[in-house]
Amino acid sequence: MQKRAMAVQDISCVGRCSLTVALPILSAAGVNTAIVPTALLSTHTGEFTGYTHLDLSDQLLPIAKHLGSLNLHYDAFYTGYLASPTQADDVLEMLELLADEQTHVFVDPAFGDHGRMYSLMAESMPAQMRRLCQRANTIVPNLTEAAFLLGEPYPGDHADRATVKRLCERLCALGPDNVIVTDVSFDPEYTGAAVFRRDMDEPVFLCHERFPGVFHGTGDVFASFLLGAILNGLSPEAAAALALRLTRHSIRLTLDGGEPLRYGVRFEQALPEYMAALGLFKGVSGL
Ligand code: PXL
Repeated sequence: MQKRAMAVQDISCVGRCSLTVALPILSAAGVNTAIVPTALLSTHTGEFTGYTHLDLSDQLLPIAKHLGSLNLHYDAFYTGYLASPTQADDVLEMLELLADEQTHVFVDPAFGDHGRMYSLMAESMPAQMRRLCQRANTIVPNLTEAAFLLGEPYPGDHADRATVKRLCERLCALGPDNVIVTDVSFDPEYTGAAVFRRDMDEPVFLCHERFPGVFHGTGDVFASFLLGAILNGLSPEAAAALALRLTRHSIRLTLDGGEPLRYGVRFEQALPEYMAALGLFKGVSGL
């Protein structure tokens, strides 16, 4: 049976983040992906000024009520950037209407990075995102979001293993079975992710060399590669290793192409490798 996912995030017209990344990546993973936009922006809010921002809160429940009447099963319910803290309440209601016992609730808290909240984020966003994380099977905060979700100060760009382990354990205690923390770096030369499952004693740390620069949308690229791989049956550790490798590859391609970094990364060119890794690329002979 083909898997079906529901992705609830913003549409940023230009800048390769959130739904413009989640939809193609999940499609490449062979997942039938439905979307509900939380907001419509002309660009993402990092490294651009003058962007438009339309909050679509008033659409969320009417859309979910109609879709609920269709009685579709969603294998995954994937949430990301929200336009306002109160949208977390709407998303929790959407889960009541659209998710069932088998639905994998996958939450990317998407409210900050590098020790700061994104532009436009209200103070109460971490507390509201925490409520969504409590309902999740898997969460994918970066190190900033991990700390803020727990009401802790940002531990700095090079938090040590013991600190990251403690954050993972505390996040797991909120409810999710899998906690994958990105932007974990013990050394300025390397960056990566910590993967922690409820039944583990220690997180698995994955890393690769760090490239100079701020890469917008890479949290969304990583999370989408990760979810697509999980829906194809990979363990969280194997899925995170694949997602990290492909995110790194997308960054490398962007740097080699000399593109301005605010337009996001070239994840498109990593899709054939993704499909091959998932065993989905079988050529066109069957057409
Ligand atoms: O990539 C996270 C993200 C998603 N959506 C919007 C953003 C950001 C990060 O800045 O601004 C609108």
